[in-house]
Amino acid sequence: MKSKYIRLLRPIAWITFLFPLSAGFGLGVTSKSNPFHVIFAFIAFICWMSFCFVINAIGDKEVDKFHDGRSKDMNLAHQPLVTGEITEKEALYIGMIFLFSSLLFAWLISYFFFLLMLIVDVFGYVYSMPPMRFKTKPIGDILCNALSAEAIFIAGLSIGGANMNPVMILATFIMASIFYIPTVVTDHEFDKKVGLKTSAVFFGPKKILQAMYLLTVVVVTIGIILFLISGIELKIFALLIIIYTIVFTLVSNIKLKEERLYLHENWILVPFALISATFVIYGILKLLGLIIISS
Ligand code: GPP
Ligand code: MG
Repeated sequence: MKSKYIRLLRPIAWITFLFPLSAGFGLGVTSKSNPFHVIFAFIAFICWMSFCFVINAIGDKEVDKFHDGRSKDMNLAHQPLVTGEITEKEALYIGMIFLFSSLLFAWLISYFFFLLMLIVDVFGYVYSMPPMRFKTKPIGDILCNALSAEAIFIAGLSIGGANMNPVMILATFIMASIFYIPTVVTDHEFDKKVGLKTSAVFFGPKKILQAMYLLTVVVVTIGIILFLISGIELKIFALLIIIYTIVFTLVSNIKLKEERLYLHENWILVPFALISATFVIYGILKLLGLIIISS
């Protein structure tokens, strides 16, 4: 079994938020950007994700023990807080160190990046912890994740400051809401069993997956507007958003049989990891002045 710290921090699951950060970085960076800011941003991201997952492990301790290993980066019953390898107090200290570090590295970049990091740290906390514990509130779970993804996307954009386009920001926010839906549907059976009232439990898997079609129409409409008003870089990005969202919505709906969504986690993790890597490489090439985008 993996080390207890890897099971506590769950780095594979960070890929879901690495996508918006990398996309923001790739689109926002220029050859004038400060390379140290790029490094600090990714360190701040690692600290933020670590904080979120430690807090989540604490908040979910009593429910994770019932997990059967399905549709996740790991069997949550092997969580070190569940197995007793790490105490809650220890986890809390680890979480505080990561919280502080995320803010420190963000501070080294800019006030704006710091503010966004503070916001996503707060989202990470209120998502998992009482009294809010938004992960158990219908719509609250989707909004909390989509707003966090959007805030980290804007943080990524802010490193270089290029392409801060409100139409794109709106499109990516709705896209983030769509992408969260299947993940909450794959958890449906488990969440229902342990009494968590997520969006999928409240609305039912079929209805919430059908809502993806409606949101996809909105994303495609905004994506077309973005395509028409933008330069070459955002035109390509708009196409990527449109095609990926349509395919993802169709695949997710096709894979629902009865009440169960047969969507392996790799349907999300592998493309997200590949797209993130592409954006990071693209961003580095722009930073080095090897790709020049004329505006
Ligand atoms: C796990 O949530 C997800 C996170 C800890 C990231 C949330 C971060 C935000 C900033 C909103 P979960 O408990 O719903 O899923 P799992 O069952 O995989 O732990
Ligand atoms: Mg959890």
